[in-house]
Amino acid sequence: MKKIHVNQLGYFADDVKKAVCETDAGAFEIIRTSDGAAVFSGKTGAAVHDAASAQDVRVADFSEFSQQGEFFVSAGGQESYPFTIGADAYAGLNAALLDAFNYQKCGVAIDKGIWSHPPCHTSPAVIYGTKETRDVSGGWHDAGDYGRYIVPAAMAVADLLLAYDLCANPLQEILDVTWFEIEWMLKMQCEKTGGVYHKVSCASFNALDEAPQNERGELILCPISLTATADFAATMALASRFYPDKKAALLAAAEHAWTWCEQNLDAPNFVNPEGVTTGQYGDITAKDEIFWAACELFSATGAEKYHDVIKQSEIYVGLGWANMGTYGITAYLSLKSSADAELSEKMKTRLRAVCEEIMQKHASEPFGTSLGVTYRWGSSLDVANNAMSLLLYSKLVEENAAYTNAAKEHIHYLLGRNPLSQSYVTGFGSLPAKDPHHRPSVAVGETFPGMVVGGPNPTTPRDVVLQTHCEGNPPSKFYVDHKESFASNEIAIYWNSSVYFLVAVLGM
Ligand code: 9MR
Ligand code: 9MR
Ligand code: ZN
Repeated sequence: MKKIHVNQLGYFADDVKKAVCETDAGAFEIIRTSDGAAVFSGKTGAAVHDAASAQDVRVADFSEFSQQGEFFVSAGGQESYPFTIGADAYAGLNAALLDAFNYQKCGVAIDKGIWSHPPCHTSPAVIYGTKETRDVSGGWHDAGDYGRYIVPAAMAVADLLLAYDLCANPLQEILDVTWFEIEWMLKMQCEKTGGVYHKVSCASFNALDEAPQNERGELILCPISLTATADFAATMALASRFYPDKKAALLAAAEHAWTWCEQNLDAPNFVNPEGVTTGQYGDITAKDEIFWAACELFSATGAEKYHDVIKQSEIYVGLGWANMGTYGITAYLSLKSSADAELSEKMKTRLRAVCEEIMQKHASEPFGTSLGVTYRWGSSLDVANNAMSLLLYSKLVEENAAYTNAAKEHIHYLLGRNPLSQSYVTGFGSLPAKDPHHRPSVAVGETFPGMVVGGPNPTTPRDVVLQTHCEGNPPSKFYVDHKESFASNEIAIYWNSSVYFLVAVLGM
């Protein structure tokens, strides 16, 4: 087990570059791997306590060293994994994170070498509680399971479209990849009422080693929900800005969904209906989803009725599948002229407060994170989301170098500079997650690259494998690279999308 932790891909030459050392050595060296030469030496920082991993560590800052090449850090007789300094440090990462969405495609043949498979889940789904069936084929499998759920889909689509919008080199490919999911989402809308079915899956999760085309159980379309319909309205309004040929249809779908929401504001929160036990994606309120939808619809149409809803709403923040507020703020702050100046200011102030809290935690966390000791299911997403908030502020409100730098520090954690020296992206780094809870990979016996795993999570006692491996571990070490650990080592489309946003916007 490594005791010096680095981003295992590396660092851009001009970036801040830090390693975290568990050794108590006061000095460190940078060694070039090609000839073993010590090319830089420095002093480590004072020992600091890292609460999340319950240990003292020292930071080795080698920012002034900007030679290109491959190196490792050496201190106190310990060595880090090697890493690259240079423009190509992250080569292939952007493309792989995006291609993972292609691999998650449902309903079509997948042509990807050993991971190829015939179309899956093509039969019509039964509308829960009826004998009626409906074609809802397509879309991405949500995660390591084969469910397709609207709420997390909306979030993943939003991340990818925002990545396209805010990155320096917007690739048409981002729009092409994302369209596949949007097309499926459109099929999930009831054409009569505008309401959107919450999800489609079999009644329960299938065996971990079952290939997608072999899951042949009946597909069940779960009831329309307010969160799904509001998220759908927001997503389609957002998408209408990026697909000019489809603009009218997307806006019509968004407005139809909005009408359903208006008439069903007191709809109960979604829970799995009896007999269905797949991912629930329930929520305790749909107010932030409504806020997001109103912001996107106002942004797309300029209609005052949406503006009125925003003005009467609380301002919500959040970038998780249950907390969509910041997506709403993002839409509103993207408006060039029609926004209400005072309301814009309020949103900026709110987002700034979120960022300042992140920065405050970040300042005391040697691994570059900002979670304190709160690691929960999908902690990788929480890490990425904090970085995303900082970048959104920097892009939409005012350029802020400290925020951009902190966002990069969060990525360094995900790519190996963490207490386990674990890269939480499959196929990338010296010690990547190799055995994720991902049915297609398990079925093939080989892990697909470019997928973000959930990460440390001490909060799920029913993940027995995780508990057995990690008993007594501090929060940020509560992770096991084991296929059965669904609560720390599953993958999910919205974990990939948030990391994709970071990598795209940071030009990595
Ligand atoms: O495999 C399932 C995974 O995709 C879900 O995220 C997770 C959510 O609860 O559940 C997993 O299934 C596990 C089930 O919940 C409990 N028994 C073991 C299953 C893992 O194969
Ligand atoms: O990502 C979800 C996490 O935030 C929740 O705590 C967890 C339990 O409800 O569910 C996670 O989502 C899983 C979903 O329910 C089923 N597909 C796999 C998802 C990722 O593990
Ligand atoms: Zn499928």
